[in-house]
Amino acid sequence: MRALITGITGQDGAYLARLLTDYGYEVFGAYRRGASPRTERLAYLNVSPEMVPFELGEYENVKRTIDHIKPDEIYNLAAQSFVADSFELPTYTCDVNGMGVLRILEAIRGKDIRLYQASTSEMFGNATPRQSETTPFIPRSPYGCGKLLAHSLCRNYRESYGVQVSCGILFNHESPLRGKEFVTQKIAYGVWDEHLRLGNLEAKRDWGHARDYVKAMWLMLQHQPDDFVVATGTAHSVKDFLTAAKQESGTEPVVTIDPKFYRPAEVNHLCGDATKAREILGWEPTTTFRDLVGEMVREAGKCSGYFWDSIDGKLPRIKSVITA
Ligand code: NAP
Ligand code: G4F
Repeated sequence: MRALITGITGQDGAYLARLLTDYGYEVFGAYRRGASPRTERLAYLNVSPEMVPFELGEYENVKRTIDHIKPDEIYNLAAQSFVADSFELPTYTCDVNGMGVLRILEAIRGKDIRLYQASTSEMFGNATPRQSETTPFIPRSPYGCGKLLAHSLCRNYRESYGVQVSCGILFNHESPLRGKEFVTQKIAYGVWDEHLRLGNLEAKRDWGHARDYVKAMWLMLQHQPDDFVVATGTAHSVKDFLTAAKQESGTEPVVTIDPKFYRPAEVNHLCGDATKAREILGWEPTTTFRDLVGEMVREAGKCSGYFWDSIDGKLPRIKSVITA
């Protein structure tokens, strides 16, 4: 089996590449054309897919690359994934996150290729928890709006042309490979410092582990194309995460609330109902909130800077670069 993963250099890309490699797949990792691929996360998980330059903004390039690789499965994980930045970069975010998948859908229409689209709980906005596949979408950020466009296009191509696309509506998932701007990783590193500046501590998220969530992505493509919520079903506030992280580190940093980390519109409470994924896919989360916080804080405590700095000398682990 051949899989093409866009966004291979991100958190989920690395965990998914590890999983599919372990399952015997030939894995092709698409990274954005023109940039040197950041292979640190792949190195951390000791996985070395074939790397493919890929420009999600250019239809001909998307089509040519897919035709050349001939994947059985495509996982579209590439995105401007930081919600806060989407308020500063709305056009760019909506183009990459919304229109990006349309180019893939057009390129695979009529072909026997299964597609996974990385949809998100951010599309629910402030809809009442627990949110499920039938909850209305009321996004509160350009990021959520762009992702909802992508989600709608996938459903439309499934219904109109029989494209085999499944959308995973994934709630927040974290790991030691999380980008350092996200609040969990910011706290995991921040508790080892003297000062920590944060925004809204009252927001609640349903936090799981990325390793569990990429398994759900794979399971979706082994079933009939559909949409699935993936979540733990338990929410904690940012304040809860901070408290648990301080207990893990045994430190007491000074925490300052800085309005610059507040968003123009906040999503207050995300907590998912993953009954459908459990019943149809047989998927269950395996990592508790405490275990997740513990792993992230302990890994952060081992590093002098961000985790990139602790794996120097082991980079890069790229097998080869393929150009279409
Ligand atoms: P991530 O760590 O931020 O990784 C994002 C990936 O997208 C990186 O490989 C990045 O490449 C790539 N990318 C960014 N801008 C791009 C562009 N203009 N063109 C092509 N590639 C681009 O995100 P993640 O946490 O792994 O999330 C994976 C996907 O799931 C994303 O689509 C995200 O929106 C979605 N999602 C995540 C969560 C979560 O809690 N983690 C929840 C729901 C949905 P560079 O390395 O070059 O920047
Ligand atoms: O960690 P966050 O930046 O994640 P957010 O906005 O929930 O988005 C993540 O999850 C989505 C799924 O629901 C994904 F689709 C998306 O790609 C991304 O992975 O912020 C979490 C909460 C927010 O309410 C934010 O206001 O933490 C609050 N927060 C408080 N202080 C902070 C901070 N967030 C960040 N990033 N930095 C702070 O200092």
